[in-house]
Amino acid sequence: MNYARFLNKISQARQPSPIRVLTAILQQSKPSMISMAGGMPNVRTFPIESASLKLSDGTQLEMDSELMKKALQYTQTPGVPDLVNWVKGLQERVHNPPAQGSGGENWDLLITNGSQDGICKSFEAMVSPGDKVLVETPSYPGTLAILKPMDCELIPVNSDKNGLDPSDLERVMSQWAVSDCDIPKLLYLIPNGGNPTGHGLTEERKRKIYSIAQKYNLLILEDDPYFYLQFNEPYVPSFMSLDVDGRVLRFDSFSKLISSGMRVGSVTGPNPILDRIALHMQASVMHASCLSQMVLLQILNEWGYEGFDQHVEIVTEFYRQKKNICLKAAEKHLTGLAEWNEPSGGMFLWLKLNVKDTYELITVKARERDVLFVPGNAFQVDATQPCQYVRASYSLCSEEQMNTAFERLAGLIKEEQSS
Ligand code: 09M
Repeated sequence: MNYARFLNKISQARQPSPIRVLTAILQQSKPSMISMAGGMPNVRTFPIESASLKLSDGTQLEMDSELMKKALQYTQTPGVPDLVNWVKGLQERVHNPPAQGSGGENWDLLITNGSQDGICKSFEAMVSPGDKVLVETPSYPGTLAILKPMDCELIPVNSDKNGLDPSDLERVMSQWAVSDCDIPKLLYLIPNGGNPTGHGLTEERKRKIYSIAQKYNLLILEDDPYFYLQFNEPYVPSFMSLDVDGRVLRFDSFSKLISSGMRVGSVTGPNPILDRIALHMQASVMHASCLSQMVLLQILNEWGYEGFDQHVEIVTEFYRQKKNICLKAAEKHLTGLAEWNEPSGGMFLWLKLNVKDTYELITVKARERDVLFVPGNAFQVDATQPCQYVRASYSLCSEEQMNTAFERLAGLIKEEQSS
């Protein structure tokens, strides 16, 4: 793979910060070395000494003063080394990334400030003015918010109840010859528990999409924060686990499993691209919060991979039950007024209302009746187009609240239909 093709001028021009280079040397240096180089504060002046964390199962985790000193100090850009290794081990176990891309590059991993940060920096490293970027539609507004202000053309690729449609991808891509200089290079998609759709890709589709990506030399941006919230087992293999060329950049998140406020996620992919993202991090955040990373590491060390799997089961079961309650409430109140498919994972139900457009219905009338949903146009590349859909999240509401919310929505749909 020629990764230079994917990188824009800014990311190619990034140089390592001399200070950060010294920090890396310092961390490997021999005991006799005296450093007056590092511009770090002295942790002895910091007010926090130690902490103890009580997990919800009663386990007590102690962060003693040694651990706390590390947690309060700057760390390396890719992340706290033990956490990086833990998450790399998880990726190997679950996704078995290609040991080497077709050009002999290794894969690597960076800890980011949530997956959003990794997605943002990836696009910032790769999109050049005038580029065409393929985006699964409907899509996560957080990604559209990154891309829309960029000087690029977003090309929607349709999806249905089995995720992104490979035949639509082929239709779109067949407009270009592989040698065309304006051919799209990037494909962004959400493979599981889609936001907003709740849909997931089948293995057959993934294989088709991957082979189209090979045919047209696309890099796949696999945004997969709901991977561990899949309701059906065995899991469909990820794009990263199907990858043989090193053409997948994968975004994972601890937000749905451990904490969203900690802001810890990761980006996994071929070294030549991750190097550029790491340089961007050096110039911006330096690294994801070390305190967050250290707290997370204590939990993951306590659990090991098996404990992590058990936690995943508990979380998935929680959302599975919420999903079932939500479907029951939808059937009770919205039958005949809306259509939907059963979510295969995640926390969203994507409702197609029997009305022409949901924007005003949701943003004005529903608010007046004290019920909030997200109107479907927020997930479109062109938000000005009418949209029949709304996104309902079943993560936080009780059964009673879901019933009341859908009852109110049903009333609004009926009024809209008769007006
Ligand atoms: N709504 C997300 N999605 C969301 C949302 C959110 C406050 C977040 C996809 O925490 P991170 O950075 O790992 O997650 C970012 C992310 C990336 N990719 C597909 C996501 O769904 C998070 C936060 C309020 C509302 C929010 O509505 O959908």
